[in-house]
Amino acid sequence: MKRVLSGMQPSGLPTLGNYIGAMKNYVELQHTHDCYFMVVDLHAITVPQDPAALREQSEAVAALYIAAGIDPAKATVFLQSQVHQHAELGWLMTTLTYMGELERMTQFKDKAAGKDSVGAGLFTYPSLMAADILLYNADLVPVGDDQKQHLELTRDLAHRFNQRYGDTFTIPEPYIPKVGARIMSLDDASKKMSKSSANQGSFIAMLDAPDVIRKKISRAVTDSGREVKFDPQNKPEVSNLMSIYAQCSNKSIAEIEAQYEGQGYGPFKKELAEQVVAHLEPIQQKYYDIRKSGEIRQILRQGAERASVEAEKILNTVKEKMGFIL
Ligand code: AQP
Repeated sequence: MKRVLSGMQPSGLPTLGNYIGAMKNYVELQHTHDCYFMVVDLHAITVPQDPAALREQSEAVAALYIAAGIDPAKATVFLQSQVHQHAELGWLMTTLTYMGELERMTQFKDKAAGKDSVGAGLFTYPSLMAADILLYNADLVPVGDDQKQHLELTRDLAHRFNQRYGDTFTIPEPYIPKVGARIMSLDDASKKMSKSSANQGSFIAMLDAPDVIRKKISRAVTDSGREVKFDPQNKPEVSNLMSIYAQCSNKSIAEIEAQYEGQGYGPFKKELAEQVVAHLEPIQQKYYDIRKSGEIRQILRQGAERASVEAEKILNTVKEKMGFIL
């Protein structure tokens, strides 16, 4: 069975972008692959986090994984910080990474833009992400489009290590959805939807109440035309809404275009909101049940135990090859 690894930062509550771009694929892959799904809390602290909020959001992301359909008996669900090997291999990978490679990362440039001081962890984030993936010799990494560049660096680092020290790491492949790989902000279709955005109206959180979802979609920016047509170049806002519609309804883009031909944006947006509400409602229900049961910490502990057995094997191989005394 091929191995899959992916993760989500508890830097806020996951959005519809995180769900469509990544989590929805996790659920599908668990049936055919040996899956490891992390909550990457060590990545979240590359920007300041309130400790109480970090704990709450870490549990929330894990509970959302399970509410969305990940079965912890099938897939290993765990917190990155509870498997200490991530931090250790992260350092080893940092020493293998060139400054120029990190300087080219667009996510770093975006997140550092306009800030007076930027933490070094934000800069070296991609080296830790490489360690996360290589620690399990993952074959496949389901991610949204925004993580493609980080994954390319992971592949380069794996090649570099293998060349320097002999074959060790599997070269991982990205697994990026065809529709919905980059869900854009509701207020600005040139920016991706992000859970840590200061503008609450720019994203739909997976836990937003139905009326909040309806309001956010009705206020979503559209162009001044009225044609429901998929044209990301000329109609990025409507095309983005259509991608969301397709992913929440299982209808194709062509079917959606045909359904709303000649009707304008009003009926389309109204029905889109209902599709999103209907898609998220059972996930939200299950989420609140899981949180009430208090079982999430136990699931995460068990997941961390399983993950660290695998992680330890690769870490020891790497350390031995690099010249450490075990
Ligand atoms: N807008 C998006 N569309 C599709 N996929 C997305 N992903 C993120 N945003 C979108 C995918 O979700 C997974 C988890 O992302 P992450 O939590 O590791 O960090 P991120 O990519 O930086 O996502 P956010 O929501 O923008 O977080 P913040 O605001 O904290 O930076 C990844 O697979 C990502 O590709």
